[in-house]
Amino acid sequence: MEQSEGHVKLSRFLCLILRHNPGAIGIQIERVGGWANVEELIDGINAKSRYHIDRPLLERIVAADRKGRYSFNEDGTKIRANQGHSIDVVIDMEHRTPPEYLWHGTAQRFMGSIMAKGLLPGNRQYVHLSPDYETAVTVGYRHSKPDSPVVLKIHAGQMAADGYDFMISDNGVWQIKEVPPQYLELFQPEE
Ligand code: HQG
Repeated sequence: MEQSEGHVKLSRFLCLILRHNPGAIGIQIERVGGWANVEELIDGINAKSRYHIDRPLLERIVAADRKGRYSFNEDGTKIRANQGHSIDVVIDMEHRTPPEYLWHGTAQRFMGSIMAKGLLPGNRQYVHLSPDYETAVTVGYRHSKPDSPVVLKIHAGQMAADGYDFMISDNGVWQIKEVPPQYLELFQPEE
């Protein structure tokens, strides 16, 4: 199902609440698991934001999200964002050996700092790495537009061999605490 513009805005607001600022609608998120109570979420959004939501609409947004950003718990009483948090939550992600290369899209203006310090998580808990070049272009474009993004090829296999711990979220985004500069390679696709 395609999402209408209103639903996209509501989905962005959900991200804000579930990853960064539950206090904006006066709710709390469980540290272990990152879960919010669904009833409290719905009531909070309706009482304290300009959005209106009910359970069927929430379920449609979760099901329609192309990046699989949200999950319900087994009995549907709780909801969470699968990754991307800045708040302190502990989400049980799978630790997995990465493929030889992973990808990260960013903007030219960050490159001086990135090549000096490596990739750092900034406000989020982890650095996010993409499984393929095309996804990295899309992620990088968010920061670089209207200019083209810069894409870094991450020597993930070497990092794993050197003892770095990789995790993958339920929606397939690779997560790591940092990527030191020696594992970064500026990738320039052949024209
Ligand atoms: C950059 C989307 C300076 C980093 C996507 C990035 C992703 C540095 C920015 C998810 C740096 C942080 C996350 C350093 C890293 N110096 N800049 N040392 N190290 N940076 O938005 O990876 O749609 O927090 O390159 O799909 O762009 O939200 O991270 O440009 O998975 O579900 O600092 O967001 O998912 O930006 O994107 P972000 P990101 P959603």
